[in-house]
Amino acid sequence: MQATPIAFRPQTTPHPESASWSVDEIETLLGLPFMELVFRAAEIHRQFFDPCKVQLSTLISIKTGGCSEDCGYCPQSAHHDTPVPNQPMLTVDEVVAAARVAKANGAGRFCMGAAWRGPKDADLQQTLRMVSEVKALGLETCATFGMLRDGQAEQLKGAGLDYYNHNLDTAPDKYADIVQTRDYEDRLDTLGKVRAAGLSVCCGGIVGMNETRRDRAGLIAQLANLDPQPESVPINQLVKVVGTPLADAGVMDWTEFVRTIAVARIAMPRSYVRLSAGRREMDEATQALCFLAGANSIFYGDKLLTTGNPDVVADQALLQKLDLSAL
Ligand code: SAM
Ligand code: DTB
Ligand code: SF4
Repeated sequence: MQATPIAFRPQTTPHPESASWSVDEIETLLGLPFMELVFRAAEIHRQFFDPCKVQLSTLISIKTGGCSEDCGYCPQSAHHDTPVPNQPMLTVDEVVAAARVAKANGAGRFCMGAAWRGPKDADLQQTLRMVSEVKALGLETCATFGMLRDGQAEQLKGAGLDYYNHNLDTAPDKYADIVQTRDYEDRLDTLGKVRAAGLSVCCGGIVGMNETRRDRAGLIAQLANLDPQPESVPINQLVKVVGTPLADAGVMDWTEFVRTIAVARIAMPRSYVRLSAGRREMDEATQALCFLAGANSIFYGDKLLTTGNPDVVADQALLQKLDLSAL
């Protein structure tokens, strides 16, 4: 017997690109039937991007551990007793050597991270040399150094920085449960400084921190309502590190992660959505679904900042299996 074609398109109100997103709208999208949601996200992905291309960013921790902030997810906070050893700032030569390796492996962007609340002026001067020398290799540059004071974003821009990463991490009303040493407004303030200096914005968050679907909607609405929207949106799955307050966070089903990627793609159609931390704990099929649902960027390299990432060789094989190529 032949099947009868059916039209199955659960309705949601069309959303003009210029309008802001309400948390309710985002929550409705997150709750769509899974197949419908992934299909819609894949459709939108194709309108704005080549779905066979993935942007590759390699991370390096230029200063590790001993951070004065108390972020509940982070193994680098001095407030938590974790296995991460403190390390002073790397030299410019060490950073440039790592950038050369990243480039040889096929990365397009090199992201330098530091365990700081924000950079001291003397430390910033050292990072400016790193930025300009990495840029001179022909790589895009990204930095994530915490909160910036007036003038610091301009100095980074002047040295050749392309992107500044500063995550909102979770919904505004969940933030105080996770971080007590700064507030959401501080994060938004730095993002404003980054934008005003003419840098591209990399801003995303973490899921899997015992948040509700409504909280995830709150995070995506905040990101999507940044004007302009961030060029790059890292969606991290919490890496649970022993000694952090979130080490025993509950398991979030993989479908919720894919839903988060799909809705980020729908709400921010022109942004690169990065399938970020947590890939080592994710099977290949889940990652493939994330790419189908609109993820088009990954962290590429054997390590994130202090925790593991899939090996370069494994990632090259995965991309090849999925007929994805580097941007
Ligand atoms: N100290 C700077 C700051 O907080 O902005 C920059 C480095 S910080 C490690 C960069 C980002 O890494 C955080 O905003 C958070 O999104 C992410 N991150 C930290 N620990 C994580 C973890 N255990 N799992 C997933 N993402 C994490
Ligand atoms: C982002 O959103 N994720 C990266 C990068 N930006 C700096 C960091 C992930 C860190 C995961 C835990 C670690 O390796 O320390
Ligand atoms: Fe410090 Fe950044 Fe870790 Fe927070 S996330 S403890 S600011 S390194």
